[in-house]
Amino acid sequence: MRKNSSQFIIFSLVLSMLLLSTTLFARISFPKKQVTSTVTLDNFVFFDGNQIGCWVSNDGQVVSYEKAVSTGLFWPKESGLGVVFQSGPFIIGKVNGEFRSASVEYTSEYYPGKVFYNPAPGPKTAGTPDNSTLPKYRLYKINRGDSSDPASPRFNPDYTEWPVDDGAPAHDGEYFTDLNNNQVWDKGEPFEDYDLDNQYDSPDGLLVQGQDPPLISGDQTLWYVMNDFDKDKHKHLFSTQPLGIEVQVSQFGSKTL
Ligand SMILES: [Ca+2]
Ligand SMILES: [Ca+2]
Ligand SMILES: [Ca+2]
Repeated sequence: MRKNSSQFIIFSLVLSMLLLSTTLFARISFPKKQVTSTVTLDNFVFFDGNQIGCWVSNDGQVVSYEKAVSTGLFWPKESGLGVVFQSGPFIIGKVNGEFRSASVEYTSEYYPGKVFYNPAPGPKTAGTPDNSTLPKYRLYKINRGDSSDPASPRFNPDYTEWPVDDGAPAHDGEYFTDLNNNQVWDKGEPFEDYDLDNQYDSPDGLLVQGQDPPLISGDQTLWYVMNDFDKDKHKHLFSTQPLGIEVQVSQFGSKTL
């Protein structure tokens, strides 16, 4: 596998459920082939932040039929009515004049996990992908109002362990209620003590895991990171060499628009 800076691109995909709803009728079809992955965290999460119900996987399946072994996206979510079978990103690029793919269609050309940079000074170059089966590469799901306090009825481990260090979007400083609308926290204003230190932590320009809470888009946000560096994952769709990318995925939905 060749590794150089020109082949290594970080994409941040923001895929709203609204986008899904606009593409659903174009993508209803049946699988051409089903492939059993040799190594995977096999992490499926059900998006249910609004009237859409949708199985999502941390290998790039924005909509996955694999969990329910049927349609992957339902609307309205309790109806059992399937409207999208499967969906995922198509990313195609050229490396030295050769087309390469990092795509998802009934099978995925990705594994979960990030890619390390080589630490040498100078232009950044891609290193090696991390172990895809590490628990931290699961698919994270948070809702507006979740808490990092284990004693809270809204406690959510995904909220507490939000992987800021791997690129998950975060809010610099703890959330607070701005009672006097002056844009800053004033003593006495309620705040979410995200790191449970009994102190309000203000913005400091840095995003630090365990100190800065997740940045929630809409009412429910999902997040994971994946890469297409494994050659074997490319044998079942377009059969190209890996494109050599890491993709950080935020998928979210709102109850109102
Ligand atoms: Ca901070
Ligand atoms: Ca204030
Ligand atoms: Ca605090």
